[in-house]
Amino acid sequence: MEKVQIGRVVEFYSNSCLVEIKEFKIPCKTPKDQDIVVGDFVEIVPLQDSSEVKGKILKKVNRKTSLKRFHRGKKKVFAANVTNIAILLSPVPLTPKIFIDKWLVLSAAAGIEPLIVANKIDLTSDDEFKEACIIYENLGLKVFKVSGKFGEGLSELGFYLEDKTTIFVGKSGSGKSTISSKLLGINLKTKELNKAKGVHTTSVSSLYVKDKIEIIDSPGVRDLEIEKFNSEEVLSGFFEIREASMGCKFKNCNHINVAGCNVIDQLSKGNIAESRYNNYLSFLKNE
Ligand SMILES: Nc1nc2c(ncn2[C@@H]2O[C@H](COP(=O)(O)OP(=O)(O)OP(=O)(O)O)[C@@H](O)[C@H]2O)c(=O)[nH]1
Ligand SMILES: [Mg+2]
Ligand SMILES: [Zn+2]
Repeated sequence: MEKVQIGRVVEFYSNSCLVEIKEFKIPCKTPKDQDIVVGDFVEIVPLQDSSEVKGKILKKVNRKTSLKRFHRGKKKVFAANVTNIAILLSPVPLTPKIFIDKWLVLSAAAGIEPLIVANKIDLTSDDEFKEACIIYENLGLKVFKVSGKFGEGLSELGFYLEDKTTIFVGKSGSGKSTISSKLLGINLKTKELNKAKGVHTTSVSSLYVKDKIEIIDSPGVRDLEIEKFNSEEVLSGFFEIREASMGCKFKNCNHINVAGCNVIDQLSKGNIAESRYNNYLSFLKNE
């Protein structure tokens, strides 16, 4: 009998996936009865029934983390064993703050540490971009200001990503593949901005490893569904609001238009950013 080996799913399609064992990438059929995603460790046995080496996946190893998002109302794992989520913020195309806040809720729900990568600082950036950088820095999040194109700030980011498995997420065109390419020293396909409007350059999530850095480059998403999170989950992505709510003297306060409410107080003092508060309320409404 062939020896069972443990490999890592580095690329995943609906019917097949690539499993890396040492330096070899082995094509495998995805078993119908198991949900397997990029980042999963799997037990495989090589199959010798064709000229090509192929593997059969027996089962996946228990995951340390599962990153989930809703797709057409259903919760779906889309990356496994990720330790960090790098959320791209770019001035062109401008990443809306609500998009970042959604990712922060998803990160908190998965118990995975987020960081912000503010890309394209070489462009004369608009006020919204600068304001967003300040808002997220003030939350105590790591915000790396970089230029994927010209390399500024990338060595600091690369150093931070050592010994971590990081998924890069963000709008199409924000620069995920450009930055991944530079950090990994490989050439991933990137987008010609004006030429391919609306087209996602990266079509599948792939895991790349170089030295101590593991990066999953993911396809840009147009939007994220947030509606199925409950109020606790939503609140956990709004750390500063949760903290203020704990200092609110009213029991069962909804923190909306209540005189004397600590959340409203902190909001009026500017300790909670308006965009954060508004997005928090809008996510709750979707419950
Ligand atoms: N000026 C400037 N342009 C950048 C920078 N980083 C990336 N770009 C450009 O932005 C465009 C999109 O970059 P990609 O890396 O393909 O973006 P992506 O996020 O991977 O896009 P999808 O794969 O579609 O999700 C390319 O034309 C890059 O050259 C930067 O720091 N400065
Ligand atoms: Mg890409
Ligand atoms: Zn309150």
